[in-house]
Amino acid sequence: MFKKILIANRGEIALRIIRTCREMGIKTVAVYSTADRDSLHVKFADEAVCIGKPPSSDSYLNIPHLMSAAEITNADAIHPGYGFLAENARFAQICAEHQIKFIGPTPAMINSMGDKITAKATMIKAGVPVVPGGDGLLKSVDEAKGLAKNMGYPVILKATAGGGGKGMRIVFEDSEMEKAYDTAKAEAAASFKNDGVYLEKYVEEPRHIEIQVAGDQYGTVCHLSERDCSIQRRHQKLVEESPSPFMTDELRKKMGDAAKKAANSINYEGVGTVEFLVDKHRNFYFMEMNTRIQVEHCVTEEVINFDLIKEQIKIAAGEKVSGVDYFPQLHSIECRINAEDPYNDFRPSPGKIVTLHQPGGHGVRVDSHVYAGYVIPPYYDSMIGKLITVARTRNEAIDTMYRALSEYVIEGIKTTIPFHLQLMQDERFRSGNFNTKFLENFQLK
Ligand code: MV4
Repeated sequence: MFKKILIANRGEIALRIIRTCREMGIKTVAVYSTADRDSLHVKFADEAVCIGKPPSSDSYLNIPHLMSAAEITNADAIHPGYGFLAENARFAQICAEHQIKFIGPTPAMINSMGDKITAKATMIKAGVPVVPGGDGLLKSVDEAKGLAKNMGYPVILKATAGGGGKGMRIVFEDSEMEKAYDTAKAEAAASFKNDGVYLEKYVEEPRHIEIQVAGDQYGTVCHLSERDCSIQRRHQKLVEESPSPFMTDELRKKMGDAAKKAANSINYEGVGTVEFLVDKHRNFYFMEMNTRIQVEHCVTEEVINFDLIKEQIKIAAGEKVSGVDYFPQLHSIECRINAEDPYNDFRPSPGKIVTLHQPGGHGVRVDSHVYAGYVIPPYYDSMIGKLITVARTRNEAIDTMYRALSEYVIEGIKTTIPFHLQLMQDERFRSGNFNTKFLENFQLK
């Protein structure tokens, strides 16, 4: 087992990783930018190294600074968390060259999922359902029009280097194709320095359901059931839950098998997530695979009582996964608490937290790095914590969430708490009958 892990991240996920390392008897090294000197991850780690100025490019994304910090502290592994360098093949490669274990995917695994056309071709070969569409890069707008006419509108143009909605255009009829094709290509070029786009049938009003998987170096892969992430706003997830209210035992078995095939096809090692679009007839289609721990991993942890960070570290250290699949025994919901103003287009609201009271009690978990007096820096993402509830039923998990949100007091900044309070009382949300379009029509009172 590792003796000392450097955490190449900040905020709640850095703290989350430190907590598991403590339980495993592994020493921790925090790294921080000068804007994060007073952050809790710095205080909770055994050692801390300043790695540069506030902009991420000078600190959390700066590979030489991170490698120096790992070498001077004698860390034998690096955990990247999510975001920043978590899916950077070059960083994974450099760690390997320095004999420091990167607790995450190999460069080969990252690359095979990074390019969406390649990933899709790999999935087709592995027998994983994908959205019908063209079988590669579009060479011209006429090719796009021809394909769309054949399969029928609406269709969607996507960037092969994309993900998260950038370079994506929905096209409803032939007359819109030319403009959509040009803007998708231009946006892809600007965002990813790669203007390659492809086309698929547009799945209307889909749910976003993802399957958690874990695989080891001996070729065993298991699934740990699903999370429903359909409550999103402009591709930013706000609420996640497990199980999905739309799930059936039969669909879980089929999607679990497909996710395991997806992971197996790239010899996946570690914990990962296979994202699917699910239509109203419960047809499901591979969307992408995330080769990292995700923000929403906690709802899975709660419903199967399983520490995913511990599993990730054990797999990286060469241990085997159990080989059995895990099925939800309870219901868990996560609300992302962001320093944003839900009454003003979710505009970031950095600044000093003057008063803080975090909720507790039965079925409540708070994963957060903030405290009273903490100043939220403006340089990074605005998530300041995650409120997670667990109960025997979905209704009870929602009731517990409403109660916990009501206890939560954060003064000095605006947060997403009022949004979540209203969502928990929304009839449509409570019914479980919603899809990724739900928040487009959700009005805050
Ligand atoms: C789609 C789709 C409908 N049909 N693909 C959005 C992010 C990117 N990873 C893929 N996305 C979508 N792909 C087809 N063929 C609808 C979306 C989509 C979406 C997906 C998941 C969660 C929220 C979403 C919001 C808008 C569009």
